[in-house]
Amino acid sequence: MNTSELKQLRDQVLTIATEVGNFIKTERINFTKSSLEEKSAHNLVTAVDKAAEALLFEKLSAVYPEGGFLGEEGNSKEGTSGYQWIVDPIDGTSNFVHDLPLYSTSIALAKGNEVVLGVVNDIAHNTNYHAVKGDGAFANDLSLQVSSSQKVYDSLFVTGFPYEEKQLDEFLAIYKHLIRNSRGVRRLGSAAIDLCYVAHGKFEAFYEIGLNAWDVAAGALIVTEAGGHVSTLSKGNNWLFGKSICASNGHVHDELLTLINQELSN
Ligand code: 2AM
Ligand code: CA
Repeated sequence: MNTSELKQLRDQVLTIATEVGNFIKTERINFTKSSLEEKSAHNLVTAVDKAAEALLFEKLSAVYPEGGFLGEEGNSKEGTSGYQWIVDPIDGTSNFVHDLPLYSTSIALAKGNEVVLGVVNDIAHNTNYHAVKGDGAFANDLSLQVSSSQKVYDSLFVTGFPYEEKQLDEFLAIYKHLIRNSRGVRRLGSAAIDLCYVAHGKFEAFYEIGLNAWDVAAGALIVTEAGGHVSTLSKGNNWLFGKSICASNGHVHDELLTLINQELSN
């Protein structure tokens, strides 16, 4: 697909993201914890996640029937074009359940490991973050640029904590180091929003391990299109499926990864 075809598709995806976001907002108003399930320890899912993904499956299949589909809640289909939708209906379900206004819908289109279109609806802030490869990144109509900070010492970071015990200790050591040697570290609970806030210049970098492709696909493209850099924590390229990601303004990338790797034993 060329850029102009992708931009046409992007406009349709923006409409879909807004419609599904409005559905999620209405469901939030009526929400009771009776529709809550635990997929695994502390990994929550609600009937709203599932209904929102069903809507996304139907609407994205209608605008681009040749595309495959990979969704967190289990919807999947093989496409015929080599492109696939990678979708998280609600990224930040724990925040949604607790009525903290930091949850999003993340929609990406990728060919293999290459993401070419990304939309993240920061639902409670009425903001669609979006990017088409090669065409820049936007928050609604505002063009985005990563921050210009050059040093970890002058940076504010955002992360999420791993769920595995050994990795948790290592991440807490990184956290401790950054508390002492930077402007601090936030933990917001929606990786897709974290990435958009790096693109927006609010944070200098986001790092996390254990995430899935649907958490990061759209947001990572938005970071690179805002002028930032994305890699695994070991500086590799497989951040989409490799369960390890660092997304930064580019300037602090190497300094941050060097100190992260000093704390990680593998
Ligand atoms: P979710 O809300 O779609 O589940 C928070 O740091 C990030 O981790 C969110 O993007 C959240 O996505 C994800 N997350 C929540 N529980 C998780 C788990 N048990 N394993 C891996 N990722 C998880
Ligand atoms: Ca989710």
